[in-house]
Amino acid sequence: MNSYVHDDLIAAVATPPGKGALTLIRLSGKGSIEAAAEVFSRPEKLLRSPGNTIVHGWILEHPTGEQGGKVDEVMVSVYRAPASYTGEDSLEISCHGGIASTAVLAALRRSGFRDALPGEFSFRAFMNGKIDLSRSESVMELVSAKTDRGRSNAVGRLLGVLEDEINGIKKLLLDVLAETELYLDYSEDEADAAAGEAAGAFPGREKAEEAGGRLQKLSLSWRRERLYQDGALAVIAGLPNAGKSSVFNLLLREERSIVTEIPGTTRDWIEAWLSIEGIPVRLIDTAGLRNSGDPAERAGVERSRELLESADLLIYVIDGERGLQEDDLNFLHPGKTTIVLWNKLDRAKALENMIFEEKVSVPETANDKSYGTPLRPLPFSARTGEGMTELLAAIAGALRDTAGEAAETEGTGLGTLRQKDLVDSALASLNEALNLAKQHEALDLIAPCLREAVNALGEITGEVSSADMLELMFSTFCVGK
Ligand SMILES: Nc1nc2c(ncn2[C@@H]2O[C@H](COP(=O)(O)OP(=O)(O)OP(=O)(O)O)[C@@H](O)[C@H]2O)c(=O)[nH]1
Ligand SMILES: [Mg+2]
Repeated sequence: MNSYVHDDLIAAVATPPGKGALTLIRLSGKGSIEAAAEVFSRPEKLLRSPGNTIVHGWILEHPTGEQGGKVDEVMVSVYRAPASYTGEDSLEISCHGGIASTAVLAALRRSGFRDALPGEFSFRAFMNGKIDLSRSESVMELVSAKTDRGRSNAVGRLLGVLEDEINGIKKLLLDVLAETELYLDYSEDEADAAAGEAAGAFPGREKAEEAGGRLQKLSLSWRRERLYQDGALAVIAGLPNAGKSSVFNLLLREERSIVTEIPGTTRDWIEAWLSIEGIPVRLIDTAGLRNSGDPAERAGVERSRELLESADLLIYVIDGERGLQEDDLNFLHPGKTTIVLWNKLDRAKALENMIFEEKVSVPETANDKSYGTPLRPLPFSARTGEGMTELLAAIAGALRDTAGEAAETEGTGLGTLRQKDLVDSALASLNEALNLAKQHEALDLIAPCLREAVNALGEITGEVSSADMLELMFSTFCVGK
Protein backbone atom coordinates (compact mmCIF):
# COMPACT_ATOMS: atom_id res chain seq x y z
CA MET A 1 0.00 0.00 0.00
CA ASN A 2 1.32 3.44 -0.78
CA SER A 3 -0.79 5.76 1.29
CA TYR A 4 -2.41 3.71 4.08
CA VAL A 5 0.09 3.03 6.87
CA HIS A 6 -1.03 0.20 9.12
CA ASP A 7 -0.19 1.05 12.65
CA ASP A 8 -0.07 4.77 13.33
CA LEU A 9 -2.73 6.89 15.04
CA ILE A 10 -5.58 8.16 12.88
CA ALA A 11 -8.45 10.56 13.54
CA ALA A 12 -11.43 11.72 11.49
CA VAL A 13 -14.79 13.38 11.87
CA ALA A 14 -17.34 10.65 11.09
CA THR A 15 -20.47 12.81 11.00
CA PRO A 16 -21.37 15.12 8.06
CA PRO A 17 -19.69 18.53 8.03
CA GLY A 18 -21.72 21.61 8.91
CA LYS A 19 -23.61 23.03 11.85
CA GLY A 20 -25.00 20.49 14.30
CA ALA A 21 -25.44 19.95 18.02
CA LEU A 22 -22.99 17.06 18.16
CA THR A 23 -20.11 15.70 16.11
CA LEU A 24 -18.51 12.27 16.32
CA ILE A 25 -14.73 12.03 16.03
CA ARG A 26 -13.29 8.60 15.48
CA LEU A 27 -9.80 7.57 16.56
CA SER A 28 -7.91 4.35 16.01
CA GLY A 29 -4.46 2.80 16.27
CA LYS A 30 -2.22 1.00 18.70
CA GLY A 31 -1.67 3.38 21.62
CA SER A 32 -4.62 5.57 20.70
CA ILE A 33 -6.13 5.40 24.20
CA GLU A 34 -2.82 6.53 25.75
CA ALA A 35 -2.43 9.34 23.20
CA ALA A 36 -6.02 10.56 23.72
CA ALA A 37 -5.48 10.49 27.50
CA GLU A 38 -2.77 13.12 27.10
CA VAL A 39 -5.32 15.71 26.03
CA PHE A 40 -8.10 14.47 28.34
CA SER A 41 -9.01 16.03 31.70
CA ARG A 42 -9.24 12.61 33.41
CA PRO A 43 -6.33 10.65 31.91
CA GLU A 44 -6.24 7.96 34.62
CA LYS A 45 -9.94 7.23 34.21
CA LEU A 46 -9.50 6.81 30.45
CA LEU A 47 -6.40 4.63 30.78
CA ARG A 48 -8.16 2.29 33.23
CA SER A 49 -11.40 2.04 31.25
CA PRO A 50 -12.29 -1.41 30.01
CA GLY A 51 -13.52 -1.75 26.42
CA ASN A 52 -17.06 -0.69 25.49
CA THR A 53 -17.36 1.94 28.19
CA ILE A 54 -18.01 5.67 28.09
CA VAL A 55 -16.04 8.29 30.00
CA HIS A 56 -17.10 11.87 30.57
CA GLY A 57 -14.53 14.69 30.64
CA TRP A 58 -12.95 17.64 28.83
CA ILE A 59 -10.59 17.78 25.89
CA LEU A 60 -7.58 19.96 26.75
CA GLU A 61 -5.94 22.33 24.33
CA HIS A 62 -2.44 20.94 24.88
CA PRO A 63 -1.08 17.62 26.14
CA THR A 64 -1.20 17.34 29.94
CA GLY A 65 1.39 19.39 31.77
CA GLU A 66 1.59 22.13 29.16
CA GLN A 67 -0.20 25.47 29.27
CA GLY A 68 -3.66 25.78 27.82
CA GLY A 69 -7.30 25.64 28.69
CA LYS A 70 -10.23 23.30 28.15
CA VAL A 71 -11.51 22.97 24.60
CA ASP A 72 -14.82 21.10 24.86
CA GLU A 73 -16.85 18.91 27.18
CA VAL A 74 -17.10 15.45 25.65
CA MET A 75 -18.13 11.83 26.06
CA VAL A 76 -15.48 9.32 25.04
CA SER A 77 -16.37 5.75 24.07
CA VAL A 78 -13.47 3.39 24.57
CA TYR A 79 -12.94 0.19 22.57
CA ARG A 80 -10.09 -2.16 23.24
CA ALA A 81 -8.45 -4.43 20.64
CA PRO A 82 -9.58 -6.70 19.19
CA ALA A 83 -13.19 -5.83 20.12
CA SER A 84 -13.54 -2.74 17.94
CA TYR A 85 -14.56 -1.91 14.38
CA THR A 86 -10.95 -1.70 13.20
CA GLY A 87 -9.69 -4.47 15.49
CA GLU A 88 -7.31 -1.95 17.11
CA ASP A 89 -7.66 0.15 20.28
CA SER A 90 -10.15 2.84 19.25
CA LEU A 91 -12.16 5.74 20.63
CA GLU A 92 -15.16 7.74 19.60
CA ILE A 93 -15.41 11.26 20.94
CA SER A 94 -18.85 12.87 20.99
CA CYS A 95 -18.11 16.57 21.11
CA HIS A 96 -20.07 19.68 20.16
CA GLY A 97 -20.55 20.49 16.49
CA GLY A 98 -19.14 23.25 14.32
CA ILE A 99 -16.01 25.08 15.42
CA ALA A 100 -15.81 23.07 18.69
CA SER A 101 -15.13 19.87 16.77
CA THR A 102 -12.40 21.59 14.73
CA ALA A 103 -10.68 22.62 17.97
CA VAL A 104 -10.98 19.10 19.42
CA LEU A 105 -9.43 17.64 16.27
CA ALA A 106 -6.59 20.18 16.46
CA ALA A 107 -5.85 19.15 20.07
CA LEU A 108 -5.80 15.49 19.03
CA ARG A 109 -3.33 16.27 16.24
CA ARG A 110 -1.07 17.85 18.86
CA SER A 111 -1.09 14.60 20.81
CA GLY A 112 -0.01 12.50 17.84
CA PHE A 113 -3.02 11.70 15.66
CA ARG A 114 -2.96 12.31 11.92
CA ASP A 115 -5.99 12.85 9.66
CA ALA A 116 -7.38 9.54 8.39
CA LEU A 117 -7.70 8.99 4.66
CA PRO A 118 -11.04 8.04 3.10
CA GLY A 119 -11.96 4.46 3.95
CA GLU A 120 -8.97 4.00 6.24
CA PHE A 121 -10.95 2.69 9.24
CA SER A 122 -12.61 0.03 7.05
CA PHE A 123 -9.28 -0.79 5.46
CA ARG A 124 -7.85 -1.51 8.91
CA ALA A 125 -10.93 -3.59 9.79
CA PHE A 126 -10.27 -5.68 6.68
CA MET A 127 -6.52 -5.99 7.32
CA ASN A 128 -7.19 -7.10 10.88
CA GLY A 129 -9.62 -9.77 9.73
CA LYS A 130 -12.71 -8.09 11.19
CA ILE A 131 -14.67 -8.06 7.93
CA ASP A 132 -14.16 -9.56 4.49
CA LEU A 133 -14.10 -7.40 1.37
CA SER A 134 -17.74 -7.97 0.45
CA ARG A 135 -18.75 -6.78 3.90
CA SER A 136 -16.44 -3.74 3.75
CA GLU A 137 -18.11 -2.77 0.50
CA SER A 138 -21.55 -3.14 2.06
CA VAL A 139 -20.59 -0.53 4.66
CA MET A 140 -20.37 2.06 1.89
CA GLU A 141 -23.56 0.78 0.29
CA LEU A 142 -25.31 1.21 3.61
CA VAL A 143 -24.15 4.80 3.96
CA SER A 144 -25.29 5.71 0.45
CA ALA A 145 -28.56 3.73 0.32
CA LYS A 146 -31.44 5.80 -1.05
CA THR A 147 -34.38 3.70 0.08
CA ASP A 148 -35.22 1.33 2.87
CA ARG A 149 -35.01 -1.65 0.55
CA GLY A 150 -31.51 -0.60 -0.60
CA ARG A 151 -30.52 -0.25 3.03
CA SER A 152 -31.81 -3.67 4.00
CA ASN A 153 -30.04 -5.36 1.05
CA ALA A 154 -26.78 -3.74 2.18
CA VAL A 155 -27.36 -4.82 5.78
CA GLY A 156 -27.74 -8.41 4.60
CA ARG A 157 -24.32 -8.23 2.96
CA LEU A 158 -22.88 -6.56 6.05
CA LEU A 159 -24.19 -9.46 8.12
CA GLY A 160 -22.25 -11.73 5.78
CA VAL A 161 -24.93 -13.40 3.62
CA LEU A 162 -22.90 -12.78 0.47
CA GLU A 163 -19.69 -13.89 2.12
CA ASP A 164 -21.41 -17.13 3.21
CA GLU A 165 -22.79 -17.79 -0.27
CA ILE A 166 -19.42 -17.17 -1.95
CA ASN A 167 -17.66 -19.38 0.58
CA GLY A 168 -20.32 -22.08 0.07
CA ILE A 169 -19.76 -22.08 -3.69
CA LYS A 170 -16.02 -22.04 -3.22
CA LYS A 171 -16.25 -25.05 -0.93
CA LEU A 172 -18.09 -26.98 -3.65
CA LEU A 173 -15.42 -26.12 -6.20
CA LEU A 174 -12.61 -27.01 -3.83
CA ASP A 175 -14.25 -30.41 -3.28
CA VAL A 176 -14.40 -30.93 -7.04
CA LEU A 177 -10.78 -29.85 -7.35
CA ALA A 178 -9.67 -32.20 -4.58
CA GLU A 179 -11.41 -35.11 -6.26
CA THR A 180 -9.94 -34.18 -9.62
CA GLU A 181 -6.44 -33.97 -8.22
CA LEU A 182 -6.88 -37.27 -6.45
CA TYR A 183 -7.79 -38.84 -9.77
CA LEU A 184 -4.75 -37.23 -11.40
CA ASP A 185 -2.40 -38.65 -8.78
CA TYR A 186 -4.00 -42.02 -9.14
CA SER A 187 -3.83 -42.13 -12.92
CA GLU A 188 -0.13 -41.19 -12.93
CA ASP A 189 0.59 -44.52 -11.28
CA GLU A 190 -1.66 -46.48 -13.56
CA ALA A 191 -1.56 -47.33 -17.22
CA ASP A 192 -2.42 -44.55 -19.71
CA ALA A 193 -5.64 -46.33 -20.50
CA ALA A 194 -6.89 -45.72 -16.98
CA ALA A 195 -6.17 -41.99 -17.34
CA GLY A 196 -8.13 -41.92 -20.58
CA GLU A 197 -11.09 -43.49 -18.87
CA ALA A 198 -10.93 -41.04 -16.00
CA ALA A 199 -10.95 -38.08 -18.39
CA GLY A 200 -14.54 -38.50 -19.47
CA ALA A 201 -15.79 -39.30 -15.99
CA PHE A 202 -14.95 -35.88 -14.44
CA PRO A 203 -15.36 -36.59 -10.76
CA GLY A 204 -17.52 -34.13 -8.92
CA ARG A 205 -19.36 -33.00 -12.01
CA GLU A 206 -22.66 -32.64 -10.15
CA LYS A 207 -21.11 -30.38 -7.55
CA ALA A 208 -19.52 -28.30 -10.31
CA GLU A 209 -22.89 -27.90 -11.98
CA GLU A 210 -24.53 -26.87 -8.73
CA ALA A 211 -21.80 -24.27 -8.21
CA GLY A 212 -22.44 -23.02 -11.77
CA GLY A 213 -26.15 -22.61 -11.07
CA ARG A 214 -25.52 -20.64 -7.91
CA LEU A 215 -22.96 -18.40 -9.62
CA GLN A 216 -25.42 -17.75 -12.44
CA LYS A 217 -28.06 -16.69 -9.94
CA LEU A 218 -25.65 -14.32 -8.23
CA SER A 219 -24.61 -12.81 -11.54
CA LEU A 220 -28.25 -12.17 -12.48
CA SER A 221 -28.93 -10.55 -9.11
CA TRP A 222 -26.67 -7.61 -9.94
CA ARG A 223 -29.15 -5.82 -12.18
CA ARG A 224 -31.81 -6.06 -9.48
CA GLU A 225 -29.45 -4.85 -6.76
CA ARG A 226 -28.26 -1.98 -8.93
CA LEU A 227 -31.84 -0.89 -9.48
CA TYR A 228 -32.35 -0.67 -5.71
CA GLN A 229 -29.00 1.10 -5.23
CA ASP A 230 -28.84 3.57 -8.09
CA GLY A 231 -32.49 3.78 -8.98
CA ALA A 232 -33.97 4.63 -12.35
CA LEU A 233 -34.89 7.68 -14.39
CA ALA A 234 -38.60 8.13 -15.12
CA VAL A 235 -39.62 11.00 -17.38
CA ILE A 236 -43.16 12.40 -17.63
CA ALA A 237 -43.90 13.61 -21.14
CA GLY A 238 -46.87 14.51 -23.30
CA LEU A 239 -48.52 17.35 -25.18
CA PRO A 240 -48.96 20.77 -23.52
CA ASN A 241 -51.74 20.93 -20.95
CA ALA A 242 -52.14 17.14 -20.80
CA GLY A 243 -51.66 17.22 -17.02
CA LYS A 244 -47.99 16.22 -16.71
CA SER A 245 -47.19 18.59 -13.86
CA SER A 246 -50.39 17.53 -12.07
CA VAL A 247 -49.28 13.88 -12.30
CA PHE A 248 -45.79 14.85 -11.10
CA ASN A 249 -47.19 16.68 -8.06
CA LEU A 250 -49.54 13.85 -7.25
CA LEU A 251 -46.70 11.32 -7.27
CA LEU A 252 -44.63 13.57 -5.01
CA ARG A 253 -47.62 14.43 -2.81
CA GLU A 254 -46.68 18.11 -2.94
CA GLU A 255 -47.32 21.09 -5.20
CA ARG A 256 -43.82 21.22 -6.60
CA SER A 257 -44.46 21.97 -10.26
CA ILE A 258 -46.62 24.89 -11.40
CA VAL A 259 -50.00 23.85 -12.79
CA THR A 260 -52.20 26.22 -14.84
CA GLU A 261 -54.80 25.82 -17.55
CA ILE A 262 -52.49 27.58 -20.02
CA PRO A 263 -50.66 25.19 -22.34
CA GLY A 264 -46.89 25.67 -22.19
CA THR A 265 -46.73 26.34 -18.43
CA THR A 266 -43.72 24.14 -17.71
CA ARG A 267 -40.67 25.47 -19.54
CA ASP A 268 -37.67 23.96 -17.83
CA TRP A 269 -37.67 20.45 -16.46
CA ILE A 270 -38.08 19.79 -12.75
CA GLU A 271 -36.87 16.72 -10.95
CA ALA A 272 -37.33 14.99 -7.60
CA TRP A 273 -36.42 11.65 -6.06
CA LEU A 274 -39.07 9.35 -4.68
CA SER A 275 -39.23 5.77 -3.52
CA ILE A 276 -41.66 3.50 -5.31
CA GLU A 277 -41.88 0.05 -3.72
CA GLY A 278 -38.32 0.54 -2.47
CA ILE A 279 -36.94 1.54 -5.88
CA PRO A 280 -35.33 4.99 -5.89
CA VAL A 281 -36.92 6.83 -8.80
CA ARG A 282 -35.62 10.09 -10.22
CA LEU A 283 -38.82 11.59 -11.59
CA ILE A 284 -38.74 14.42 -14.11
CA ASP A 285 -41.55 16.71 -15.24
CA THR A 286 -40.91 18.15 -18.70
CA ALA A 287 -42.16 20.89 -20.99
CA GLY A 288 -45.10 19.86 -23.19
CA LEU A 289 -44.03 18.58 -26.57
CA ARG A 290 -45.03 20.93 -29.36
CA ASN A 291 -43.50 23.03 -32.10
CA SER A 292 -43.40 26.53 -30.71
CA GLY A 293 -42.21 29.87 -32.06
CA ASP A 294 -41.14 31.02 -28.61
CA PRO A 295 -37.37 30.43 -28.23
CA ALA A 296 -37.57 29.64 -24.48
CA GLU A 297 -40.33 27.12 -25.01
CA ARG A 298 -38.49 25.62 -28.00
CA ALA A 299 -35.39 25.12 -25.83
CA GLY A 300 -37.58 23.47 -23.17
CA VAL A 301 -39.07 21.09 -25.72
CA GLU A 302 -35.57 20.25 -26.96
CA ARG A 303 -34.56 19.34 -23.39
CA SER A 304 -37.68 17.22 -22.99
CA ARG A 305 -36.64 15.22 -26.02
CA GLU A 306 -33.11 14.67 -24.70
CA LEU A 307 -34.42 13.52 -21.32
CA LEU A 308 -36.86 11.23 -23.03
CA GLU A 309 -33.97 9.56 -24.87
CA SER A 310 -32.10 8.76 -21.67
CA ALA A 311 -35.12 7.71 -19.59
CA ASP A 312 -35.42 4.17 -18.25
CA LEU A 313 -39.16 4.68 -18.20
CA LEU A 314 -41.45 7.08 -20.01
CA ILE A 315 -44.73 8.10 -18.38
CA TYR A 316 -46.70 9.51 -21.30
CA VAL A 317 -49.73 11.62 -20.37
CA ILE A 318 -52.64 11.99 -22.78
CA ASP A 319 -55.32 14.61 -22.25
CA GLY A 320 -58.36 12.32 -22.15
CA GLU A 321 -60.71 15.31 -22.43
CA ARG A 322 -59.29 16.25 -25.81
CA GLY A 323 -58.74 12.67 -26.82
CA LEU A 324 -55.84 11.19 -28.71
CA GLN A 325 -54.05 13.63 -31.02
CA GLU A 326 -52.06 12.95 -34.11
CA ASP A 327 -49.06 14.49 -32.31
CA ASP A 328 -49.32 11.96 -29.48
CA LEU A 329 -48.60 9.24 -31.99
CA ASN A 330 -45.61 11.16 -33.29
CA PHE A 331 -44.17 11.73 -29.83
CA LEU A 332 -44.72 8.25 -28.42
CA HIS A 333 -41.39 6.61 -28.39
CA PRO A 334 -41.22 3.15 -29.92
CA GLY A 335 -38.94 0.74 -28.15
CA LYS A 336 -38.88 2.71 -24.90
CA THR A 337 -40.55 1.22 -21.84
CA THR A 338 -43.67 3.34 -21.56
CA ILE A 339 -46.71 3.74 -19.36
CA VAL A 340 -49.50 5.68 -21.07
CA LEU A 341 -51.91 7.59 -18.83
CA TRP A 342 -55.37 8.48 -20.08
CA ASN A 343 -55.63 11.55 -17.86
CA LYS A 344 -58.58 13.76 -16.85
CA LEU A 345 -60.78 10.69 -16.62
CA ASP A 346 -63.19 12.74 -14.47
CA ARG A 347 -64.05 14.69 -17.64
CA ALA A 348 -62.87 12.39 -20.35
CA LYS A 349 -64.87 10.57 -22.92
CA ALA A 350 -64.72 6.81 -23.00
CA LEU A 351 -61.26 5.36 -23.14
CA GLU A 352 -60.08 4.93 -26.70
CA ASN A 353 -58.38 1.71 -25.96
CA MET A 354 -58.87 -0.19 -29.19
CA ILE A 355 -58.54 2.75 -31.55
CA PHE A 356 -55.33 3.60 -29.88
CA GLU A 357 -53.84 0.25 -30.70
CA GLU A 358 -54.87 0.50 -34.33
CA LYS A 359 -53.62 4.01 -34.81
CA VAL A 360 -50.08 3.42 -33.68
CA SER A 361 -48.03 2.04 -36.50
CA VAL A 362 -45.44 -0.30 -35.08
CA PRO A 363 -42.09 0.38 -36.71
CA GLU A 364 -40.28 -2.70 -37.94
CA THR A 365 -37.36 -1.97 -35.65
CA ALA A 366 -39.44 -2.02 -32.47
CA ASN A 367 -39.52 -5.32 -30.69
CA ASP A 368 -42.98 -6.58 -29.84
CA LYS A 369 -42.46 -6.85 -26.12
CA SER A 370 -41.27 -3.33 -25.47
CA TYR A 371 -43.73 -1.83 -27.89
CA GLY A 372 -46.67 -3.95 -26.84
CA THR A 373 -46.79 -2.59 -23.30
CA PRO A 374 -47.59 1.07 -23.95
CA LEU A 375 -50.63 0.31 -25.98
CA ARG A 376 -52.90 -0.16 -23.00
CA PRO A 377 -53.52 3.32 -21.56
CA LEU A 378 -54.17 3.47 -17.85
CA PRO A 379 -57.39 5.31 -16.94
CA PHE A 380 -56.25 8.14 -14.70
CA SER A 381 -57.28 11.38 -13.08
CA ALA A 382 -54.71 13.67 -11.54
CA ARG A 383 -57.63 15.61 -10.06
CA THR A 384 -59.35 12.75 -8.20
CA GLY A 385 -56.33 10.45 -7.83
CA GLU A 386 -58.11 7.63 -9.62
CA GLY A 387 -55.66 5.12 -11.07
CA MET A 388 -52.89 6.10 -8.65
CA THR A 389 -52.48 2.62 -7.10
CA GLU A 390 -52.31 1.10 -10.57
CA LEU A 391 -49.79 3.70 -11.70
CA LEU A 392 -47.45 3.03 -8.76
CA ALA A 393 -47.65 -0.71 -9.38
CA ALA A 394 -47.07 -0.19 -13.11
CA ILE A 395 -43.98 1.96 -12.49
CA ALA A 396 -42.44 -0.56 -10.08
CA GLY A 397 -43.34 -3.46 -12.39
CA ALA A 398 -41.92 -1.79 -15.50
CA LEU A 399 -38.67 -0.87 -13.74
CA ARG A 400 -38.26 -4.37 -12.38
CA ASP A 401 -38.86 -5.73 -15.88
CA THR A 402 -36.14 -3.51 -17.29
CA ALA A 403 -33.82 -4.87 -14.59
CA GLY A 404 -34.32 -8.35 -16.01
CA GLU A 405 -36.44 -11.28 -15.07
CA ALA A 406 -34.31 -12.03 -12.05
CA ALA A 407 -35.62 -8.86 -10.47
CA GLU A 408 -38.44 -10.53 -8.60
CA THR A 409 -36.35 -13.39 -7.31
CA GLU A 410 -35.26 -12.91 -3.78
CA GLY A 411 -32.07 -14.22 -2.31
CA THR A 412 -28.51 -13.21 -1.92
CA GLY A 413 -27.41 -10.43 -4.25
CA LEU A 414 -24.19 -8.80 -5.33
CA GLY A 415 -23.45 -5.31 -4.08
CA THR A 416 -20.82 -3.93 -6.44
CA LEU A 417 -19.64 -4.12 -10.03
CA ARG A 418 -16.31 -5.47 -8.77
CA GLN A 419 -18.14 -8.46 -7.26
CA LYS A 420 -20.19 -8.97 -10.41
CA ASP A 421 -17.07 -9.01 -12.66
CA LEU A 422 -15.41 -11.59 -10.42
CA VAL A 423 -18.50 -13.81 -10.29
CA ASP A 424 -18.67 -13.67 -14.09
CA SER A 425 -15.05 -14.56 -14.42
CA ALA A 426 -15.45 -17.49 -11.99
CA LEU A 427 -18.46 -18.63 -14.01
CA ALA A 428 -16.54 -18.41 -17.29
CA SER A 429 -13.68 -20.53 -15.90
CA LEU A 430 -16.11 -23.06 -14.47
CA ASN A 431 -18.00 -23.31 -17.77
CA GLU A 432 -14.75 -23.85 -19.55
CA ALA A 433 -13.97 -26.70 -17.17
CA LEU A 434 -17.40 -28.22 -17.80
CA ASN A 435 -16.99 -27.87 -21.57
CA LEU A 436 -13.59 -29.53 -21.52
CA ALA A 437 -15.10 -32.36 -19.52
CA LYS A 438 -17.88 -32.74 -22.06
CA GLN A 439 -15.27 -33.06 -24.80
CA HIS A 440 -13.57 -35.76 -22.75
CA GLU A 441 -10.42 -33.71 -22.31
CA ALA A 442 -7.84 -34.82 -19.77
CA LEU A 443 -8.33 -33.86 -16.16
CA ASP A 444 -5.03 -32.01 -16.00
CA LEU A 445 -6.52 -29.49 -18.44
CA ILE A 446 -9.71 -29.17 -16.41
CA ALA A 447 -8.09 -28.67 -13.00
CA PRO A 448 -6.45 -25.30 -13.80
CA CYS A 449 -9.81 -23.87 -14.91
CA LEU A 450 -11.37 -24.93 -11.63
CA ARG A 451 -8.52 -23.33 -9.76
CA GLU A 452 -9.04 -20.05 -11.64
CA ALA A 453 -12.70 -20.09 -10.64
CA VAL A 454 -11.75 -20.64 -6.98
CA ASN A 455 -9.26 -17.76 -7.14
CA ALA A 456 -11.81 -15.37 -8.60
CA LEU A 457 -14.16 -16.17 -5.72
CA GLY A 458 -11.32 -15.64 -3.25
CA GLU A 459 -10.88 -12.15 -4.64
CA ILE A 460 -14.48 -11.27 -3.83
CA THR A 461 -14.01 -11.95 -0.13
CA GLY A 462 -10.47 -10.55 -0.17
CA GLU A 463 -8.66 -13.81 0.49
CA VAL A 464 -6.71 -13.17 -2.68
CA SER A 465 -6.04 -9.47 -3.22
CA SER A 466 -3.50 -7.06 -4.59
CA ALA A 467 -2.38 -3.87 -2.87
CA ASP A 468 -3.49 -1.74 -5.85
CA MET A 469 -6.97 -3.21 -5.85
CA LEU A 470 -7.39 -2.67 -2.10
CA GLU A 471 -6.23 0.91 -2.30
CA LEU A 472 -8.55 1.64 -5.20
CA MET A 473 -11.52 0.09 -3.44
CA PHE A 474 -11.16 1.66 0.00
CA SER A 475 -10.28 5.10 -1.32
CA THR A 476 -13.83 5.43 -2.72
CA PHE A 477 -15.16 5.34 0.86
CA CYS A 478 -15.84 8.53 2.77
CA VAL A 479 -13.53 9.97 5.41
CA GLY A 480 -14.23 8.58 8.86
CA LYS A 481 -15.49 5.24 7.49
N1 LIG B 1 -60.44 17.83 -14.75
C1 LIG B 1 -59.15 17.56 -14.70
N2 LIG B 1 -58.26 18.52 -14.94
C2 LIG B 1 -56.94 18.21 -14.88
C3 LIG B 1 -56.50 16.91 -14.57
N3 LIG B 1 -55.14 16.91 -14.62
C4 LIG B 1 -54.77 18.18 -14.91
N4 LIG B 1 -55.86 18.97 -15.08
C5 LIG B 1 -55.86 20.39 -15.43
O1 LIG B 1 -55.26 20.55 -16.70
C6 LIG B 1 -54.55 21.79 -16.75
C7 LIG B 1 -53.11 21.55 -17.15
O2 LIG B 1 -52.45 20.81 -16.14
P1 LIG B 1 -50.86 20.76 -16.00
O3 LIG B 1 -50.55 19.77 -14.97
O4 LIG B 1 -50.33 22.14 -15.82
O5 LIG B 1 -50.49 20.24 -17.44
P2 LIG B 1 -49.06 20.07 -18.11
O6 LIG B 1 -49.12 18.89 -18.97
O7 LIG B 1 -48.00 20.11 -17.08
O8 LIG B 1 -48.99 21.37 -19.01
P3 LIG B 1 -47.72 22.13 -19.61
O9 LIG B 1 -46.71 22.29 -18.51
O10 LIG B 1 -48.28 23.40 -20.05
O11 LIG B 1 -47.21 21.32 -20.74
C8 LIG B 1 -54.69 22.42 -15.37
O12 LIG B 1 -55.74 23.35 -15.40
C9 LIG B 1 -55.04 21.24 -14.49
O13 LIG B 1 -55.79 21.61 -13.35
C10 LIG B 1 -57.48 15.91 -14.31
O14 LIG B 1 -57.20 14.74 -14.05
N5 LIG B 1 -58.78 16.30 -14.39
MG1 LIG C 1 -46.46 21.37 -16.79
